[in-house]
Amino acid sequence: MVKPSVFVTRRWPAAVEAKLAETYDLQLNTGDIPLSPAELRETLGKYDAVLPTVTDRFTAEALDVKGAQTRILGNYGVGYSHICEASARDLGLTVTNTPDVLSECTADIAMTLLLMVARRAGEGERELRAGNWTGWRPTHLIGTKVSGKVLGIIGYGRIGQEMARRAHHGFGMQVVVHNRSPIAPEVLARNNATQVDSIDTLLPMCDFVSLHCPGGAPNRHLINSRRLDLMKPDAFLINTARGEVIDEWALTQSLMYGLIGGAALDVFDGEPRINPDLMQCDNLVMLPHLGSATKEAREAMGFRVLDNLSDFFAGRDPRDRVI
Ligand code: 8YV
Repeated sequence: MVKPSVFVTRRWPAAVEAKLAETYDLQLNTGDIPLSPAELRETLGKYDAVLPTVTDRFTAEALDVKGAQTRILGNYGVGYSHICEASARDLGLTVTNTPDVLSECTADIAMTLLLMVARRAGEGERELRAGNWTGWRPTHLIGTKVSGKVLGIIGYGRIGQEMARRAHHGFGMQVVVHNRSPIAPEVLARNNATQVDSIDTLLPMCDFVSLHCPGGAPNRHLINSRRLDLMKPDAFLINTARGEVIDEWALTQSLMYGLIGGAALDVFDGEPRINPDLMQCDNLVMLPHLGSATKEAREAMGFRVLDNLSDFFAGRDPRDRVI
């Protein structure tokens, strides 16, 4: 039997690549540099399945092909706003993602960012490494206590719920959530969370706000200057979702003029390019998109893509089909 051909756009954990090679005619982008839209488009003419990551922008232009050989895009990651949904549908592509397996690790990074920005850990590390630490003093790098504070969560899916679990059970925080659809009372009760009906209601209530909603056009600049102004002047904003959810220009204004307490970002609009104004903000912690970057999560993501491919090539509806 001819093995389906599969193209992996970036290098994956070795164990997953080995497993893929057992079942499929596997091709790797050994250069491990993101492919251009033209190169991505070319893959659609050659392989039965293409397995992209967040760095592969399958825009309408990249998906503008006639007679694609590819039938499935098995996305390595939970967010898929880098794939143009309308064009994928027009091409008749099946698209899958990798939910669940990275929720805990991504929530760990969100909690790390929350703690870092509240306790000024980034500033402290920068000071110490620059050789500028002059020793302990009562007023040095005074931060904000986390325990008992109010955490607002925008987007109460799997990652948002894991964040709430850490915050409530680990740090005794009060959790307020906003979600597009109503959350079942028993799901809210697990973390003693309260659901409010609008983001505008949530923002002024919170000492910390953590974003866990999808990216893409509908949520572009969901957090804009008007909404930043609704936050308490000493509140902190955390983003492990997608860069475009925040208007970064508005955020730099709020940070530079001290209109909010600080922010902590794992994702950026147009990453890996970083808005130079962000670099000037001391009350900002930045990480290079580390949400799912653990050995365990990255392997589990790969095996989850494999499960979806097995479903698809066996003629079943893939378990994590999103398009
Ligand atoms: C992934 C992520 O590492 O899964 C997601 O949506 O943001 C990341 O944690 C990345 O998307 C890999 O494609």
